[in-house]
Amino acid sequence: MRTSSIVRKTKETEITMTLNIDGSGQANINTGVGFMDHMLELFAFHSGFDLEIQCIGDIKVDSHHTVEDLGIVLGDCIKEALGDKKGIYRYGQMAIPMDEALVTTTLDLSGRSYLVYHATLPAMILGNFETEMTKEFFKAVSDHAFMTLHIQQVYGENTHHIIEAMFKSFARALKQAAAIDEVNKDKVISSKGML
Ligand SMILES: [Mn+2]
Repeated sequence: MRTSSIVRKTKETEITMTLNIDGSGQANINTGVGFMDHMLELFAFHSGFDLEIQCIGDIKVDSHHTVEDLGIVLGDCIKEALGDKKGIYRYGQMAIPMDEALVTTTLDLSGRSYLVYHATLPAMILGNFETEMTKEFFKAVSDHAFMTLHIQQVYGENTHHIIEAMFKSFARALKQAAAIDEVNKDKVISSKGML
């Protein structure tokens, strides 16, 4: 089983996270930011990863440190659980509609971090979540998982729909990329021999 478990404590947040890439989409998530709980539950369901998160953050300030640090720890967990990446498909791509919104995610578990993020979010706040933190979350994930991550909002008007389509397309693309290709299960899919 490709699993990882990380505890990270700073003056701003305390996060305990357990990830199982070869899971069944089970989630037990409590971040203190309701919209992030909703998004991370969707992420677990659509990736098929099991994900447990307990987070105590300084949400009396705002959601900034909590959301960014959740991205950091999720990225670290993905990297650790993937291990030597032997046999993975490496690339993933998924376009997901949600009502009027369409978002595509294209990613490469390349060993190099890079985020391209094209989105326009009309609403600034959803619950106690500042929507500008969406980009910061994915930046932290790509930095810490060493993943090339391109997220593009093709169109959409409702901010909840747009961000939800992002998390679902990210989850589905990552599920593809992390899946084991039985034909190549003893190989690392890089002409350099390492990811
Ligand atoms: Mn929703």
